[in-house]
This record gives sequence, structure tokens and C-alpha cells, in this order.
Amino acid sequence: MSQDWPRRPERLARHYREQGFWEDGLLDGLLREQAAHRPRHPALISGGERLTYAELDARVDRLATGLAGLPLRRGERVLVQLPNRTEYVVTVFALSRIGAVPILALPALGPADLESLVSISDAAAMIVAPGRGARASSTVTAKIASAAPSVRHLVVTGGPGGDRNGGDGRTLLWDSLLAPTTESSPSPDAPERDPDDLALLLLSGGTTGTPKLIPRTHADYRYNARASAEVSGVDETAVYLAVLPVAHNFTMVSPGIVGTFAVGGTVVLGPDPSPTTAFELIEREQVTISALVPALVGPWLDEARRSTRDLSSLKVVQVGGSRLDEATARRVGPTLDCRLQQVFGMAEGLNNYTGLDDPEDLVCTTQGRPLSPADEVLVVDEQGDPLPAGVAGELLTRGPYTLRGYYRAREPDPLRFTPDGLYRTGDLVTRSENGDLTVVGRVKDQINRAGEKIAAVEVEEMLMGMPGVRGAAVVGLPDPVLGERSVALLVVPERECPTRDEVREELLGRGAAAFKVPDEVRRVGRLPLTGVGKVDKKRLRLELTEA
Ligand code: AMP
Ligand code: DBH
Repeated sequence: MSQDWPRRPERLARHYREQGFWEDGLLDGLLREQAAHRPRHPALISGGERLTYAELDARVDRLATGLAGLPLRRGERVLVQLPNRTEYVVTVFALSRIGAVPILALPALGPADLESLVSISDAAAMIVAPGRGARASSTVTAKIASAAPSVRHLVVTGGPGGDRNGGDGRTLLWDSLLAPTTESSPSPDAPERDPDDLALLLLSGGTTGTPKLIPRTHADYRYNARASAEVSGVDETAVYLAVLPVAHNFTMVSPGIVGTFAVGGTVVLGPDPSPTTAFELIEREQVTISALVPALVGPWLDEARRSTRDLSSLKVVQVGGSRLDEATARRVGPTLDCRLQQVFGMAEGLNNYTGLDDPEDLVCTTQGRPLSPADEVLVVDEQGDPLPAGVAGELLTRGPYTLRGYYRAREPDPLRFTPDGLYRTGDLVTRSENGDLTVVGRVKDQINRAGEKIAAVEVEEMLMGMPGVRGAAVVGLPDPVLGERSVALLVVPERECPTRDEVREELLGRGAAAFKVPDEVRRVGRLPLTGVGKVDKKRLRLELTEA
């Protein structure tokens, strides 16, 4: 592939433009447009801070000026790992404004993940928070930045550890990049940009050892956001509470932060996902919609029965990221006195939503239907042949906001894309006559632990590096709280089997994120194999659940 990422064929691009799915604007243009239409409307509330659209847009301009002066140039990639705070929103839009490309890294990612993201993308800068235990940024991040030849700048937001002097002269304080406000507030020279240019790089849940980067364009992301706002009933009166990490695609675009800005609503950033924090914000800010992963739904429902907070402003609670069980789904509406909306999405693109006016049964038993009339979906068997309604098969999709290939993938990947450019989601679904999808499992070897996706191979490779380990398999088993918990099965014929603590130490020592540490470690005599000699995960899972 001569370019870094595959664009849509011209014929399809023209179709998406002519049909009005793709419009001309840029990602940061959404803020500019709202600042012109409703300058004094509240745009962003976080911590003690409340910014109107005019104020937020001005702050984005100030940071954009600072970033451009570093210099950062159009098209350069910048790794962003920031918590749910104002700086995240300002950073993403400011980078977009100078034509740079943010790589959105979840806070849970460990140093090894960051290292490979920087290396795949040749990131020119990293913008991070001091993090828990200032060491995480001052030492670890600085080490990654100085080891990576591409990284010219390390920017750290304020707080403990946000030490201006990184020792190598490359560490800068985020605040120091905000250019002074001037009377006329000249915006930085906006470089020529195209709605079909790369706007963001997102991280794929992934099934292989190396993380994959998902290219999203200005036009596709804006469309995803705007159409999502519509099916979620989000308009300029909406107050969207972000409790999941802001870098999650769900929180960004379904409709999330970008979708709420697209229609001139208000975004509230929750500092943590706990129901007590969230309920206080819902009452104080009159929140109308929020988005949760299934693991958070139980705690929210429990707290709602105890809490004296007034939650009456809440109209919609979205749940997605992993499968929500029907019994819990049925409790959401009555307990929180609002509509449940199931969202089945992926950072690769396709979003499915249940409708706000759908019958209760449909909302509680399906994961919704495709957002766009231009979303093509197919449910196929192992040979790739389409299956009739009601029969489970793999979901394939193509459409105006779904990728055609990963960023800097060496060549078209037949495991993830069909020759016609359909993305193989790896999800096993059934589709009803009416097009409603139910997720019944996965084809891909991935564990979905409380919405965080773990590539089994990645953990297995690390386990295989431990002394005496001859075989390793990691599988997800059903768990009432996490959705799936990860279980490591180790073949260790000649020594003591490592304990979970030893496994944890090994993985964290290799820079893995904490959520990738197996919840359980078990010793086994052997691992069942398939005909072609691969570990038979299906059988393994079956054996474990029957045991
Ligand atoms: P990611 O690759 O991290 O963007 O995760 C996307 C994957 O999460 C999807 O392909 C599904 O496997 C899973 N997922 C997302 N939403 C749902 C949902 N509502 N129900 C079941 N699985 C989901
Ligand atoms: O899990 C996901 O990645 C996800 C879930 C809901 C997503 O990307 C989305 C909505 O946009």
C-alpha cells in the first residue's frame, strides 16, 4: 500500500457525498460552527470549570497556536493519553485545528502499549497526564519519549509530577503552550485540509499481539457523530455526561462528546465512573443522557435505590461495549425512570442502536440496528455465504464511517477484510427479519473484560516467556460482574506453576496494562488442539464451563 491507510474507492466516496452522508466540515469545525451560532451556550463542564462554546473555541485556538509553534505540522501524529478533564477536549480539537492527528489512548494502557503505538505511528509528540503515582509520567513516559526517535515533544498536563523540567528539555507543561489571549485572537493559520483527510487514530480492541490503529476521517467521524445524536435524541438541549474514559470511541462519537457538540448540546465530564459521583453530577447539571458499559449498570441500579439524588432530568441511559444481559436490561428503565438504549459499536466504525421508541422487548433483547441507511451488513457462515434471518453467523460490514483497512497495515489483511472491502467484525450475531441484531458470541479470540478488550495472543505470548511454561492459553469465562473474566491455563510440566501474583509481576514488569493480568491462573496437563494444531479455544471454554 503506497499510502498509510486505504481510502474508500472514488465511486463510493462520491455516493456518500452526494447522498449527504459526508459533509464538507472538519472535526474542529464543529466547535467553530457552534461558537458562531450559540457563543454563550454552555459547551463543557468539568471539575469546577464551565466553558461556553465561545470560551471553549477560544481555548482551542490558544492551544492550537502553541502547538503550531512547537512546531507540530499538518499530518503529524500525536499520542494523547489524558483523563476525563477539560485538557483532553481542548487538546483533541486543537490538534485537529492544526491538521495534526491525535492518537486516542485509553488511560488503562500500559507503557508497552504506548511504546508500540508511538512506534507504529512515528508520533511526533506525546501529550499525557502526570498519572497516578507521578512516576508513571515523569519516568516511564519520558523514557518512552526519549527512546522513540520520532518523538520531539513530551507535553504533560498540570498536577503532581507535571514538572516543567524533564531533564532533556523536551518536557513541556501543557499550560505553558496556551498562547496569550489577544484582543483579536487571531486563530493559527489553518493549513489546507480536506474532509477526507485523517482526523483521528483510534485503538482497536485487536486480536493479535500488536495493537492496530484505526484511521477515521473528518467526514466519517462527523457523520457518525451527527447521525448518532439523532437516534439518541440528542439536540441543543441535551446534557451528556461522560463517565466512561473520554478516549473510548463510545464516549467520543456514539453520540458522546463529538455528537453533542455537533448539535450544540452540553458535555459534562465525570472524573470517575462511580454512581455516587455520577448521580451528584446528574442532579447538579440536569444531565439528560449518559453512556455505560454493562459492568457499571449493576452498581448504578443499586445506588439508585439508595440514593436521594434527583435523577429526574435523565431521559436516556445507553449501554454498550459488551453484551448486556436481558434481566439487567429490564431493570434499567423502571429503576432509573428513563429509556434504555443498547449500543453495539466498534472503534472500526459500525454503530447499532435500539430505537428510543422501540417496544420494551426489542430494547431489552437486541443490541440494535445499524445507524445509517448506507451501512451494509451481512451475516455469513464460515464459508462466507450469507445466512437467513435468525441464524447466527459472523457480522460483516461496509459503510460511510467504517474503515477499509488499518493504519500502516503492511498489506490488505484477508483475515479482517473481504476482497470487496467489507470489515469482518469477528462478532457472531443473529439478525431478525427487521434487521435487529443480537450479539451471541465472538469468532475472534478476544476477551471482553468489563468492556476492555484483551487480545488472548498478546497475554499468551508473555506467559510463554515465563520459566517452565510450555503451553499457555487465555480464555474468557462468563462473570456476573465483568461480563467475562480472563482465565490463564498453563502447561508447566517440570516446575511449580506460577501463582497469579507471579504472573501479575511478570506482566506488569513487561509493561502490560493491569486489566490484561489474568483474573485466574490454573495449571493444566495439556491444552486441547484443533485439527490444524491450534489450541481449540471453543473446546477449552466448553470444558471449563462444564467443569
Ligand atoms: P473495540 O474493538 O474495542 O472497539 O470493541 C468493539 C467490540 O466490542 C465489538 O466488535 C463487539 O465485540 C463488542 N461490543 C461492543 N458493543 C457491544 C454490545 N452492545 N454488545 C455486545 N458486544 C459489544
Ligand atoms: O465497544 C466499543 O468499541 C463501542 C461500544 C459502543 C464503540 O466503539 C461504540 C459504541 O462507538
